[in-house]
Amino acid sequence: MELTQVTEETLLKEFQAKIDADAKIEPNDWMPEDYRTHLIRQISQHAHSEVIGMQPEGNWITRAPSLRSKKILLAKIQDEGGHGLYLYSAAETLGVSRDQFIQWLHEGKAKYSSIFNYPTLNWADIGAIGWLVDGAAITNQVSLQRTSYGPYSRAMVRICKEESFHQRQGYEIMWKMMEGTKEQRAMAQDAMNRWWWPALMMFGPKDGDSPRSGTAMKYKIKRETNDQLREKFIQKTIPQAHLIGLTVPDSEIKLLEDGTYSHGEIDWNEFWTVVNGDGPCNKQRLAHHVKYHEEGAWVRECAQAFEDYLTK
Ligand code: BYC
Repeated sequence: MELTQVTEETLLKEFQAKIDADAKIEPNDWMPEDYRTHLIRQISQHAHSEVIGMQPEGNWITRAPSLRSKKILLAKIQDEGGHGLYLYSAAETLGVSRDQFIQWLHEGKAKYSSIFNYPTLNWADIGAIGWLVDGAAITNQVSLQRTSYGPYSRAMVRICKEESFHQRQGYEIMWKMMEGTKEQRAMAQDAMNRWWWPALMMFGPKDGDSPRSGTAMKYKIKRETNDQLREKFIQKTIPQAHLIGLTVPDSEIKLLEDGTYSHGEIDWNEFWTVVNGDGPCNKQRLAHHVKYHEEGAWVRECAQAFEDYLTK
């Protein structure tokens, strides 16, 4: 056995022992290559989701129905931009530059959450995004607070605090609309019908069809599987819908004797179509990001010139 092989084996053993003991891994610690590459992919995709996720909501800033709702929506969208920045910073600690992450996104090599490839057609969609999309995101992110990589875990703690405000403001919009006119109730139900299934798709493919889950669970990057998290979200969200008079668009939902709900199955063809780039708004979302990134080049050049001046 060669010396380098022995060293690598020892390092890997020590690394796994740390993971098993629930210790955090920090940027300068030794880590196996598959741990690093998994994190680079997942954290940067998470960052892209936060930033691309600003687009469907941004569509409603100028049409929010009151000054109060406009202020809340602006603050929420700014929060999402901030989440993207924490996450890009966490991903950069793994040795890849932000420019590279953006290039991968623009070349279609990096993904972002499928959910943001659906359009926001009426004001209730803003309620549905806050309640269902942020609600699904929190379910995942609460679990990720215990992820083994220190910078990712710490970013999640802060993000979850802000996401719970987002979830509540979304539920408030839906609740108010359900207390309103017949037309407003119809808008809320229409938004529910269009966002329910895509929200469930946010958790990723079924456990058996999730190629990345093995590494993620072994290294405690993910602490719960896609299906476990999806199930948690379904069980807590159905009663919230019923409480304000919304119908969940799944004819197979049944309350069981143990107080849980059985339910139908996601349309996995739709999921993979959207993930693979052919959803209703994939092209539009990416083109928008490319356009504004190019138009913002002068801002980055000025910031760089100022930094160069300070460090001269
Ligand atoms: N959409 O083996 P799997 C927010 C990809 S934003 C697109 O299960 P993994 C908000 C997956 O990447 C919060 N792609 O993978 C912002 C993989 O592709 P690659 C967003 C998906 O990583 C603004 C392949 O399918 N949250 O809250 O073990 C406004 C196989 O999947 C999706 C996060 O980003 C999908 N839904 O598990 C409002 C959470 N699902 O990379 C709100 C962080 C799967 O092999 N990410 N894919 O080409 C994760 O927890 C995990 O990465 C996932 C997937 C659960 C998403």
